[in-house]
Amino acid sequence: KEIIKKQPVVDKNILNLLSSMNVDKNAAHAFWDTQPVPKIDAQVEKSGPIEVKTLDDVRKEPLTLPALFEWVVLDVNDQVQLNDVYTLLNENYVEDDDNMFRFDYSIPFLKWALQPPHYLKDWHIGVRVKESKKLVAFISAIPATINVDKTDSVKMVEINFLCVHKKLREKRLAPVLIKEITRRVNLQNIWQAAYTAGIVLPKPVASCRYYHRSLNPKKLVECKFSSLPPRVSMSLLIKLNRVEENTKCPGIRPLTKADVPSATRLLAKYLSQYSLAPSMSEEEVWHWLAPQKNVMDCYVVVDPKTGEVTDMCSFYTLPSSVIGNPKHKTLKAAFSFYNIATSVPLVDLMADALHLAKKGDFDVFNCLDIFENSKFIKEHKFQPGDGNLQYYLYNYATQTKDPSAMGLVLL
Ligand code: MYA
Repeated sequence: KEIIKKQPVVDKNILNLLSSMNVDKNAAHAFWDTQPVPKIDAQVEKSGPIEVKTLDDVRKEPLTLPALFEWVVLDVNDQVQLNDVYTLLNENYVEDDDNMFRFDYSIPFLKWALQPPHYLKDWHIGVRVKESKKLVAFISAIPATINVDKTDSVKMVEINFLCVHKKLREKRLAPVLIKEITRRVNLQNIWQAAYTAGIVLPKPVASCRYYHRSLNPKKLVECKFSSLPPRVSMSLLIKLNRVEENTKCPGIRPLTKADVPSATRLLAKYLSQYSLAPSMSEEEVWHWLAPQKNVMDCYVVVDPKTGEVTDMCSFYTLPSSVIGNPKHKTLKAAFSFYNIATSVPLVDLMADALHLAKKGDFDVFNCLDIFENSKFIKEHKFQPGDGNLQYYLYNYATQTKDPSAMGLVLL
């Protein structure tokens, strides 16, 4: 949500204070203190793996679960099992600090997010109650190649959708899920992972902040996502948040499969300037950026002479359930993905992204302060949110990075 609700005056000092408040430097971490991650106050001198193991070191049997529960692999090609994952997350996944909104990843989104090229079914892990077969926990890994510090290309996994049913919280089930996914990833001879979380754990690679651009301010106010600023009427707020009536970038259109070779080159070149960024094959670029209604929007500008993609903007669809609001059940949010401007100004490209998102009936457009996003955040009237997003690497030490050095978006 927009921070304006709690904190009408937002200057840099307040933001710094807020982000430092979240960090308890003395917190003991019974689980994380046993894992190959830097301690929260460690100064990393040398980049690289924290521990080196071999397949012989990896336990061959699954971790032990309490007797009432069993491990399952979720087959997300099976509609019923995919629906079980959807329902678990829809009812129990990430909420904001005030428990007003909960992410509502859609069924097609989950299928897409869990099945990139070379995904392993074995990495979609659930815990069911033995007797009722109810799904009560989930964690997933997908393969990725991540470039760290512009020099190391590391084959790793991205961990996402860790979720424990609300009724089973604080019983140390999460560490069991994390150890089990680690074991299964290690069995494939992969020893590093990237993940993000709202909470501070040992030790963030970067601490980033969410920014929000209202597209449907009336609904956002009614949902208490944002509030009417002092001395601003609803009609003025609506006027202030109008987007451009037309696109600005000549010929901007949805990405097609024929664009993929040149889009892949553009992405690789662009991402090479960031300290943490994915390296994507053509197959991966098409998987992650192919336009899919209510999942992914990706638009490109192509040089008419050469046919090369010169500019690209993209955003994914991630609605949130509005908890306990009589009028609104869901907020439709666009999340900024990969945006690259070479033939047009970045602010114009993002004006088009906002125009297209508004046309797609999104209520809000969200981005992090990663990439060059700070160049358009102010100009396009984004407001700082009250949520932080911490980036982590598992078993890889590297220097802490400024958000603007981050070139990776995890879903
Ligand atoms: S981030 C999204 C996480 N999901 C949610 O926030 C959904 C709502 N919350 C829940 O479902 C539960 O609260 C969860 C914790 C499951 C989060 N990442 O079982 P517990 C540590 C890592 O008693 P519960 C995402 O999906 C916590 O510090 N660790 O707690 C990326 C404590 O350890 P320690 C976390 O509340 C996930 C321990 O768990 C997180 O019932 C990346 C307590 O366990 C968190 N978000 O369950 C996972 N939250 O005592 C790591 C709490 O040491 C991947 N904890 O402080 C690592 C790489 C693995 C692969 C490696 C391959 C090489």
